[in-house]
Amino acid sequence: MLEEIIRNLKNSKKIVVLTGSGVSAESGIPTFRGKDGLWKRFRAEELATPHAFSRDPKLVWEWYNWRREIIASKEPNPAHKVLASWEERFPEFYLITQNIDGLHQKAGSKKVIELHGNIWEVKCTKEGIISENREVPLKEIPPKCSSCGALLRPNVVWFGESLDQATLNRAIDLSTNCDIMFVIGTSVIVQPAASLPYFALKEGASVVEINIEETLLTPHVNYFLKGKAGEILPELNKKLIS
Ligand code: BV8
Repeated sequence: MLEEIIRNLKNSKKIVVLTGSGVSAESGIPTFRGKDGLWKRFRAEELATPHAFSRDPKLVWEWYNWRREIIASKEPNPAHKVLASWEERFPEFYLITQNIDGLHQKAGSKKVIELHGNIWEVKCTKEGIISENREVPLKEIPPKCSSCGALLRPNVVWFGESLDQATLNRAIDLSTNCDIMFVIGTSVIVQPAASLPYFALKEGASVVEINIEETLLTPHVNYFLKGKAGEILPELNKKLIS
């Protein structure tokens, strides 16, 4: 099967990859819905919402501060590194991620489409200005805008918020016009990201899913490689370059 996928990959012009939190799992970052996906007694869906933030910005920022501290101490794993090398190797290679941890960029990926934003960016809730903030830990929780004093929020997309339209359109366009799509480390639950592989399938692209367990997408894909992204991608890459 791997040989067939490699042949397919070599014959593809446009390559799209969609990643989820599973691609960062081997870097030691908790996934959303895995057993380690909880923080204190909360689930992500309860904290990553505008309602939770307006009700208790301090609690929501304590959660992000905790995640920022974890992420800051972690390194990209072999999965991130192989994907960064494929951006160099293939002229038309596009990486779409649901992750906000910035590990793809830390591994060297330059063209990363971040569907859900980035945990290292903050946005002023009054002026809407976005800036980078890499304070670990945050000096003040919740952090305030240095120019107007209003609350800052993480520059991420919460549940119930729409994605940036241009970013989403770009991701849909790439998914609809690719020859092969790799879907790596995502439970394919969160919309609209979870629809992207179906756009690719509808247009006849070859879809390769890499996951440690089957998902709702698995019955529909062309190839399902069961296992850890940090092991399977280096194995694929070894065959690609041999
Ligand atoms: C939207 C940023 C229009 C924040 C995230 C009711 C009200 C409002 C909306 C909804 C609603 N019902 C449904 C919705 C839509 C909602 C949604 O999809 N909900 C889900 C829960 C059903 N979507 C939205 O709200 C989106 N906006 O629809 O706007 C709208 C507007 C108003 C009203 C209605 C609609 C916005 C969604 C964006 C949410 N923000 N993140 C933050 O991170 O703090 S989503 C969050 O989930 C992360 O980004 C994460 O990446 C993403 C997806 O999860 P996964 O990445 O798949 O992670 P998960 O843990 O689930 O899975 C990990 C996978 O990896 C597993 O399969 C595991 O087996 C595998 N794995 C583990 N280890 C490995 C591995 N695989 C390989 N190797 C390994 N080593």
